[in-house]
Amino acid sequence: MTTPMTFLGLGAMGSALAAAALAAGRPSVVWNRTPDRARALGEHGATVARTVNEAITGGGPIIVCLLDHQSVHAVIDPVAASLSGRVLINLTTTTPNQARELAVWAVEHGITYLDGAIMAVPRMIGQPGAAILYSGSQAAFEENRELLGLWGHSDYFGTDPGMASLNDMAMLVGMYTMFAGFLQGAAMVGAEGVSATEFARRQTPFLAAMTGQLPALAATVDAEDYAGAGQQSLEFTEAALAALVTASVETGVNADVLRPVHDIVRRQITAGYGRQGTARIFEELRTSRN
Ligand code: FVH
Repeated sequence: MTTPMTFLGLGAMGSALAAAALAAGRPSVVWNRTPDRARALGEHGATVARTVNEAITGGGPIIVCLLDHQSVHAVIDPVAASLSGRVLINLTTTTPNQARELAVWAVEHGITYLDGAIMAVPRMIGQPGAAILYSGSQAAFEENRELLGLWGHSDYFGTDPGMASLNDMAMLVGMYTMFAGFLQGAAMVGAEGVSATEFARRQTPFLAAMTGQLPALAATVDAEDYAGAGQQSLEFTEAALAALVTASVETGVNADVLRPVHDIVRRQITAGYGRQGTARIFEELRTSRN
């Protein structure tokens, strides 16, 4: 509890993580490339380091929250030798392979590596609803449970350092496609004078109700039971998507968000699966080559 931990990177997220640690009375040394961003944390009791070297002298875990994988290497490569024997918790968003690459780099330098993927925005840190996915060193995860718990619910995905990122990215695919779909719908009703705010009032409960379909879709995929009873067929879905694309074009709205989904469904029908369930989209995606 008294060994100072280090925060490298004090953007919106890094600052929120450090602020939660300080609020819990954890001594913290903070560093940021642009020093001004460290001032507020300094006023709340953090020790502000002028250099990365100075920041890592504390002995506690080193929490890295930078823009991307490249910036992580830019900051920690020069001090690699001094990090030997330390625990590095990297909460920067990276791809699974970038996380694995960093873990290999860490082993080469005698560093214990825990990768984290934050499923929250900065204002949620330390609040109910914030979650962080972890993978990599189990010892680092267990030893730092209390610290990690200050930020949100902690989920450990095992020793493969890429698994937290993989789960993060898979979930973000759902989020971004939902946002894009919502915006296409908003543009369609917007073409007839309906505000996006009014549309959101209707769309929000509808999408929330539709998430209730996910466990059934998942069960179909896991059982590979696309011919089972009660499923919406690909042919039915194709007709619906064709109508949605037409309606979008008729309102003068670009249908580029929806067209790839329509194409996937059509390819499965061409392959002879038209009477089977729409969850076969999964088969098209996992067998297609980019
Ligand atoms: N903000 C969010 O909602 C999310 C939610 C989920 C996960 N993320 C990820 O967290 C990482 C940091 O995000 P952030 O919100 O703190 O981002 P910024 O406020 O833009 O701060 C970026 C920090 O990175 C520093 N930095 C960038 N490049 C370098 C570099 N080459 N060398 C040293 N530091 C660098 C930057 O420093 P400065 O510009 O202030 O000098 C900031 O400290 C990110 O991976 C999200 O995907 C956030």
